[in-house]
Amino acid sequence: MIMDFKEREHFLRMRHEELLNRVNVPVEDNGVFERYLFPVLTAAHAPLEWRYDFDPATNPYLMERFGIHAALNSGAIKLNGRYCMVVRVEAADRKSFFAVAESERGTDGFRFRERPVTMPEFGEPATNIYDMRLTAHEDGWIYGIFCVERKDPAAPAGDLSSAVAAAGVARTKDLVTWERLPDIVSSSQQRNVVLHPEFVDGKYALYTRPQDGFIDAGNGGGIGWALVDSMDGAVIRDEKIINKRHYHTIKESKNGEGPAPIKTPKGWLHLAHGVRGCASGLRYVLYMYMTALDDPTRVIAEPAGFFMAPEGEEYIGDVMNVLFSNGWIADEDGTVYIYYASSDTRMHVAVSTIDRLVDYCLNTEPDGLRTGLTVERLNRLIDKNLNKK
Ligand code: M1P
Repeated sequence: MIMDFKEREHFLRMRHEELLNRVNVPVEDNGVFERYLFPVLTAAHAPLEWRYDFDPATNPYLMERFGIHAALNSGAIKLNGRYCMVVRVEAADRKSFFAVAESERGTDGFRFRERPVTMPEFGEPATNIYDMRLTAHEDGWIYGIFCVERKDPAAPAGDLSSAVAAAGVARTKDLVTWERLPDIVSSSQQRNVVLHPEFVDGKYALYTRPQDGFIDAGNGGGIGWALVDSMDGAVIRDEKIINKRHYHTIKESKNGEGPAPIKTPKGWLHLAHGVRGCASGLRYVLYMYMTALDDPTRVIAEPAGFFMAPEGEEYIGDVMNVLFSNGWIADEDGTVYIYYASSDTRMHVAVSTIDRLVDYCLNTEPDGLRTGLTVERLNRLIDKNLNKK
């Protein structure tokens, strides 16, 4: 049956409201976190006014005029009591842009604001921008650092995929008005750059991810650290790797910082992504580590293997076998909302607490980097449990 315009509009609005009002429930409890059943944001959450022309004169079939393809890799922050995500929205034309979605609860009820973020340009206009990390810095600003992608001017004719990635910077107080600052100057390509929330030695501190090329890490060794004098024209001069890639681990191919770290009495909690290659392509998983309070470059704990890996429908999407997180929120009561995207398609939430995440990091043994030590580690646990009886 073909609906008339009014009927179809009513149907679209009803279906959209149902999705936006869907109640989420925890489904998994491994002691470390609870995953929630439904994605918290998908392309279908995008406002209907972004997708349809509701004028029967210009759109008599009420067809979509602007395709939204995915809602993924979102920065997150709590602002004025609301859980806010700065979402990477990908249009059908493959261009990403940012849009703020907010909720009163953190696990469901996310709604996009009326309009996307109009990010001011810096220098040569970007082809694409994505994956914002939000940091409420002690200088009073909320900074967003994101990837800015432009076509590689040195690419040979006919090579239409080589790109150059740099770190873009913008700051805001309200997630509405954004002041664009100069892109970070670095001698290598940079994605996954994250601002540390505090000054270190009187300087701004950045987690970096130097890369030889747009896709290949090459000699880029993992998560780097650099101090810069200002965020208004940041220049990375000295960069040291604080968390390396390693052979036959979950972070063999790439290793990138996730959201800005959370300060706890026992150290800085970090969420990051590790990438390895396999027959089905690159596999992105999330892992955690902690660094010392008196020296955020010193890793004090890193549990073996992944913290979260794709499960069920999370495996499937635009880019398969990917979990990616660049946003989490630590609430005043210690609850931690971990926002993560699956397969570059949709956003999910998992919930934990600072105490549980610190316990996970400090009391889960590290990767011994060879099979014999993995078996020893397992036997230690088994011995402990058997001796209990
Ligand atoms: O497709 C998986 C991810 O690939 C890139 O991540 P990284 O910079 O670590 O290689 C990014 O394009 C990211 O957005 C994407 O989710």
